[in-house]
Amino acid sequence: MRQQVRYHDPVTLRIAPTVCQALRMGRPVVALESALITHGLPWPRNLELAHHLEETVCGAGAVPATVGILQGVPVVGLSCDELAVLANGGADKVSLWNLPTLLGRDAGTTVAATLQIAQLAGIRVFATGGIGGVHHDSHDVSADLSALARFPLLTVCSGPKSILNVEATLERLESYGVPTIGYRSSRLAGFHLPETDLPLPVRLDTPEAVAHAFINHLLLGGPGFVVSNPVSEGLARGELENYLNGARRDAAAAGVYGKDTTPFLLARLADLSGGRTVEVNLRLLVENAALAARIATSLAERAGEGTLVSGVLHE
Ligand code: PSU
Ligand code: MN
Repeated sequence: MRQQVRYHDPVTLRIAPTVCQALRMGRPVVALESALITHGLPWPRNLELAHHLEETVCGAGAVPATVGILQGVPVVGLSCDELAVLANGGADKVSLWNLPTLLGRDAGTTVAATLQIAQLAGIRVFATGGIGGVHHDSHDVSADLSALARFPLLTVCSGPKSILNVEATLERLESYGVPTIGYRSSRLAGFHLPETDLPLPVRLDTPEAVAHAFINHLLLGGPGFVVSNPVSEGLARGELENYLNGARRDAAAAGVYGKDTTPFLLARLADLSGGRTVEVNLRLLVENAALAARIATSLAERAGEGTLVSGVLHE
């Protein structure tokens, strides 16, 4: 039976022992989100993917910490059983505005909520598929953007999700002062598309160079930091445009709004493309987890350098 939650119960954060130990020892840790498990991908691929992402992070020498909410409690480093609970359906989708009010419910954490919880645990590197952003033809702007502007973590993604107004999203990242680095590319990644036409301020080609830039950013007191990692094999632009037009039409006809918009559009894209968008989504998630683990490893190796750089700053 579920534990009764009283209004005066304090918020607690549960960190898995493996994650706790890694953080204490300065070993590389990569946070992973769970809204894509609860709301981004269909069963049973969502659960298979959750495990595959964790194995990918481990395989690259880092410790995975999938974040989620279980019975109202934020958890950093979900166990296999806990991942299955979230993947089985019925969980909420949590962002910043409903995070403190879940009262005993299970929920998948969006990029925004994952960033907030991961920074509490002291994690610096996070991997996701595509960040949320500015939607088309509405005032709907994902809290992912304001979270990137507040929490000092490095997020590896394949750009904003293709269902969004990608250009407006990139402008917002610039306004919020979130460095957006092209990994081995000088243009913003387009989620299902390897590349958009939008130029980025800088391109970096190795995990070491990214880690170095991120350390500088932290020492300057900067907030979030985005690494745009193009998917190795995506969809053709014209093909994707067709699916996107269909999905947007369907969303308008169904009157979908608010937090249902993103899951609805992703599900429609999956149907309209006969599963091809899901294939690309799975591929880019795994590639991003691998890159995040390599950056986290480089960051852990260079942890001591901070003092040196801040010494120079204070001369
Ligand atoms: N990336 C994916 N699939 C997803 C998401 C990201 O490959 O489903 C989720 C993330 O959790 C992101 C959320 O934070 O979609 C954005 O939702 P909204 O637009 O309602 O903020
Ligand atoms: Mn929204």
